[in-house]
Amino acid sequence: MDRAFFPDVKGPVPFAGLDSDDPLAFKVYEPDRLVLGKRMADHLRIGVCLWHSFSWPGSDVFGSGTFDRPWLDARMDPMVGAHERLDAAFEFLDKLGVPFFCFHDRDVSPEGRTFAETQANLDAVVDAIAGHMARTGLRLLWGTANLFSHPRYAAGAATNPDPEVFAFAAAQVKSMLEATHRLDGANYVLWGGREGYETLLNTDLAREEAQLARFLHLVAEHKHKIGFKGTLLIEPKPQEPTKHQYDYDVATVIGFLERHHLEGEYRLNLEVNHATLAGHSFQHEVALAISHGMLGSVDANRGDYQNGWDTDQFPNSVDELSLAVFEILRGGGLTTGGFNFDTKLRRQSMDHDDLFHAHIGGIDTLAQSLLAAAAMIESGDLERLRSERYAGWTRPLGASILEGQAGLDTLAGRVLAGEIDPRPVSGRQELLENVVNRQIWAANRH
Ligand code: XLS
Ligand code: NI
Ligand code: NI
Repeated sequence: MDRAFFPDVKGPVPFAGLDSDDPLAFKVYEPDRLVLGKRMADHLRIGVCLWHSFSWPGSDVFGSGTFDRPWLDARMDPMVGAHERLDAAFEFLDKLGVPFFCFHDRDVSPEGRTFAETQANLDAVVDAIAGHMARTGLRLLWGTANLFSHPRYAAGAATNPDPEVFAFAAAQVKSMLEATHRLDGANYVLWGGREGYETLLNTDLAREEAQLARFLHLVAEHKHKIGFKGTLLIEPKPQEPTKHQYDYDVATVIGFLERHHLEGEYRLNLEVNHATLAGHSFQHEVALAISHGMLGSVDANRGDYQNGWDTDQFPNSVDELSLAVFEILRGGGLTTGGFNFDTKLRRQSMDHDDLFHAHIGGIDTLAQSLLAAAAMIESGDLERLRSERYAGWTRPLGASILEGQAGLDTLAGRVLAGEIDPRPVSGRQELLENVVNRQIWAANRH
């Protein structure tokens, strides 16, 4: 395709500040701005996903595609379409000015009649991606294999009752892990969209758990065999498309990994909307992963609190996102991970420019959340109040309990003697919420 797909956007999208009303400029995201001594771009490591933005036509369960995505036209040779899509996608990424992208094998290259043909298609497309990366300087945040769209995966991939499906999924992951390695990806993601069940009436839970663990061991072994240095990530989600998914949430996945001695090999890729579906706040999922040293990367998006579906909307609430970013900063920040926009346009957003408006707004929301979170860290109020709350555990009584010197007899004896007589203290929640809001409201003054 020699003509531009986004002719109205010159790019790279500039930073114009809060006084600008230019819809095609960042109001807050300024890649080189230093926040806590580090470039904004290096804190956030922003990525764009190719599936929702370039491989989905805007269809829903009631209707067909509404978007202009000529490369998805069924009458087009799928490999010609694959190259057209890459041209448009890299034009977009380059003009938006973000450092990273993410993709599934099936987002970029079609399945052939045989696996050998599928592999040849992927190899050709990966060559083209490598060329686009060299030309633009864009980097791969993560790759992943689509183990959920094809009918063969209807009953799961690794957890399928048929070992031939397991084997096919293994071949697909091997191929995509190697492609990710070749493109120097920073991570590799496994999202088990169909690793779960539709009904317990036909499901052997213990067997399926053992299969999934075996699969993840094979992936980790292969990673080491080929010398891939990126991080392997599991993306929790409680349901949708499957009624129940085994990677339900952070707590469930950590328990699973530890049960199968995989905790040294995998970290977590946390998605905002998946936390919502699991009945958690995103802050909870992030904080829990960090407290176990298991945070890997983030899929930035948001759900709709009314409809219980993975709507994958673009983030627009600083109030919510800044709390999660605060946890990330307090935990030392992201390393190989980033913020991937696993986000899709609404079906009526059919102008080419809508893709820019959506990403610009989401990225500005994230940048503003970073400023607010950094202000929370810098002021030190939250940290101070939290450590004061636990101060007793650093004094002799707390230390003697934790170190195992004080047993029930000793403790009961001291309570009986009236030496220990605790008084309730305020948790100061509203005060803390005010501290957070003040930092959010003031964040752009610095
Ligand atoms: C779907 C998931 C998916 C993963 C990658 O809900 O978020 O997009 O991120 O397979
Ligand atoms: Ni995701
Ligand atoms: Ni999702």
